[in-house]
Amino acid sequence: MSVQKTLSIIKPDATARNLTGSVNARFEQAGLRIIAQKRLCLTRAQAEKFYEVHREKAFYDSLCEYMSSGPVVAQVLCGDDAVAKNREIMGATNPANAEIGTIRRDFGQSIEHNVVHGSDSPENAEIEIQFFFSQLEIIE
Ligand code: IDP
Ligand code: MG
Repeated sequence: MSVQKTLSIIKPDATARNLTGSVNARFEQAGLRIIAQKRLCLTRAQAEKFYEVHREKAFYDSLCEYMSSGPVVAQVLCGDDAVAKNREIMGATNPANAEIGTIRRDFGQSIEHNVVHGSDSPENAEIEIQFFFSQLEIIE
């Protein structure tokens, strides 16, 4: 096990329902530490850039529209195996398929409005963290 950092985003469907604290409690209960956090609104162009890897997918337009539709909370989570651990805490992409007790199962509304984003590899975590945060904003 190694200590890692991962990028998490609390999505607009969750900030709209005032779930920031409830989601953060799940991370902290599971032993992840929030070492950077900020609330912001992504522009459409920023959402398109962040999700560039999905640009060929049928859901890309809708996803970018949704992710720029309201406030998000971007955060850096730190802990043992943080990338995989966060994916476990989040649950499957589609809340209907996610394990009971995961964030997406307990709070998700649909496959698109699924509460949280989490990096899928340590390499992508590094890139995604740099998308939102400068070195100075990450306090270990
Ligand atoms: P992930 O967030 O679990 O890593 P990805 O496949 O990377 O899932 O998809 C990115 C985001 O795009 C998802 O979290 C979800 O909001 C949205 N999404 C994924 N698949 C679909 C779909 O089939 N329809 C609508 N939105 C989708
Ligand atoms: Mg993904």
